[in-house]
Amino acid sequence: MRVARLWVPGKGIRLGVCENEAVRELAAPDAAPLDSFEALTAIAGRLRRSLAEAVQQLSNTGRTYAYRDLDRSPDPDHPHLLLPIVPPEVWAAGVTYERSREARLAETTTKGVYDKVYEAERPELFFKATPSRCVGPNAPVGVRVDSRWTVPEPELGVVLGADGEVLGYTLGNDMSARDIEGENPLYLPQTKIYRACCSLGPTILITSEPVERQVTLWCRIERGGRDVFTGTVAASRLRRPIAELVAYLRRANDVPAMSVLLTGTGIVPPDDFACEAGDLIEIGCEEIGVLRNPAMRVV
Ligand code: DO4
Ligand code: MG
Repeated sequence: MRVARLWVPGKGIRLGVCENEAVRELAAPDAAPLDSFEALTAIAGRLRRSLAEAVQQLSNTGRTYAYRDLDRSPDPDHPHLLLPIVPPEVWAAGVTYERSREARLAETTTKGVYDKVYEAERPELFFKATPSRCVGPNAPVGVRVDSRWTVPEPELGVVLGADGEVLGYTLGNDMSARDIEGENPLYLPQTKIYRACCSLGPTILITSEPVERQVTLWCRIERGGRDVFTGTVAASRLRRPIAELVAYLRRANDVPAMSVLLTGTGIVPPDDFACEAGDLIEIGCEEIGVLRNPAMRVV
C-alpha cells in the first residue's frame, strides 16, 4: 500500500492512498481531511490499528485523482504531488554498497577512509537535510554553483517513528558534489548539504514485508531528450541491515519522529559523468514509483 501527499487548488494539502492508477483522498473518522503521514500515524494509534489497517478503514470515500495528472511540475493552479512527508530531519548512511566504496576510492585523495568505513563495525552516518532543503517530485534538485562534478545518489529511504521503528519506505536523491568531497573528506557537509540537495518521494510504501531485501532501485538521467546514464541496484546488496543503521543513528541521539534515513547509494554514474542544469533525473522502483526531478544550478 502506498500513500502520497498532494496539493489540491482551493483546498490545500491532502494525503491520499494510491489505488491502481489513482490517488484517493483520505479523511479521518470525523470526516476531516488528512493532510500528512503524521496525521495518519496518529489516527492509526488512536484506532489501535496498523497503518495499513487504518488506511483501509479510511479509504472508501474521498475524491480521486489520476496519478499521471498529479505527477507534474508543481503549479498552485493544478493538483500535484508534494513531498510525501516533511521530515524534521533527513539523515543518510554512506558507503553501504560496494559500488559506493569503489566510487569514493576513485574520487578521493585521502586513502583508507572509505575502505575502513565499509568494513568497520560503525557505519558512516551524516546529517543530510532540513525540510527547507528537501524538494518533492518534479521540483528542481540542486547542483552547487561551485561544483564541476555533482551526481545524483539514488537511495532507499525509511521514515522513522518516535521509537526508531520503520513506518514506511520512500525514495531519495542524496545529491552529492563528488569533486568537493574528493578534495577533502572534511568537506562532506558542503558536498551534501545545500539548497535543494535532497529530493524525496513520490510516495510512501507501507508494508510489513522485509522490503529492504526485495526492491530493485533504478536511475535514469536524460539530457536533451536522450539517456545519458542508466543504472540499477538490488537493495539486497546493502552491506548492513537497515535496523543496524537505525540503531546506530539513534545512539545518544534523539531523532524526531517522521525523520527520514537514506540508506546509501549503490548506483554511481561513471567517473566522467557530471550532472548539468536541465538534466532530468529519474529514480524508481516498482514498489514506490518514480521520483522525477530536473536539475538546476544553485548559487
Ligand atoms: O562518504 C560519503 C558519502 C557516501 C554516500 O552518500 C553514499 O554512499 O551514499
Ligand atoms: Mg549517499
